[in-house]
Amino acid sequence: MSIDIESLKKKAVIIRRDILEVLHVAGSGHPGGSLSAVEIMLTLYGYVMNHKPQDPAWEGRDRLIISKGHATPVVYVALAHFGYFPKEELKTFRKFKSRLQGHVHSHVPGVEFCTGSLGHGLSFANGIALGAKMRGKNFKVYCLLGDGENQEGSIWEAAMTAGHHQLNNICAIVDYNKVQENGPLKDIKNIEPLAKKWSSFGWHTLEVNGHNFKELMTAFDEFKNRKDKPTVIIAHTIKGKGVSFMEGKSSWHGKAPNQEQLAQALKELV
Ligand SMILES: Cc1ncc(C[n+]2csc(CCOP(=O)(O)OP(=O)(O)O)c2C)c(N)n1
Ligand SMILES: [Mg+2]
Repeated sequence: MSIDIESLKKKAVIIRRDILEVLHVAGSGHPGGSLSAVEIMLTLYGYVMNHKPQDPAWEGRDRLIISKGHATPVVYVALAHFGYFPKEELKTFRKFKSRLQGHVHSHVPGVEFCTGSLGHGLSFANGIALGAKMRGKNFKVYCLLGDGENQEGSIWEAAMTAGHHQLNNICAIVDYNKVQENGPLKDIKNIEPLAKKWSSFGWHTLEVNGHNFKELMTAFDEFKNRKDKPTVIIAHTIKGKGVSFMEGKSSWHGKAPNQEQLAQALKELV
């Protein structure tokens, strides 16, 4: 598929601006791990995945499991931009009675599975991938993981399962932004050597700059051609990417920008 990277880059700026607006209106939520995953999400919805926003339950769709379920700002903004529901609805994010709550929920069109408690998405993705193989279906299963989430034992149990069953129809993406809730991973619990760990669990392991569309696309293309193993794309990213005072800061893991901070951020995102 030919794809215009320049238009994706422009879309990334719009998505980042919308994420910040949505957080500001809500008064709470998770900017850091949303801004780090913008290019990953845009590449998935705009290039990689077979999906029909007008028919979210279409049987042949590729499945995307958001295991880092707190990344709702980027997920919901991306879904709205691709036409799953009206952009207007984003104003209800985290409001009482809205379906757009703080952690992804499957009652939102385009969301496959409820997450929020970290560590569960990959096991669910495995189940879908294994079921697809048993029923002879050839859709793909994608699973977005946090890097701090890679400290969870359940991730490695799931990694072992996918490796054992040679689930070549599953692709995990680690948003490796180096920062978890309360600080840098390297100080709290280092996950290195990460690529070696995934490889030793039987995964085809790729490392890319997670803000570079071309690198992401090439890695996803490689996944689709892989016949013998599951694939993990370790995407090196920056938490809070695009907003100078948020970049690399755990203090912006879960906090909404106030009016002044929003204005400053929007000035930078052009
Ligand atoms: C099982 C579980 N423990 C703790 C939390 C609270 N929590 C929410 S986000 C988060 C940090 C996750 O860090 P990371 O995976 O690096 O996410 P990102 O940087 O992409 O936001 C934590 C500890 C949770 N949601 N689930
Ligand atoms: Mg992180």
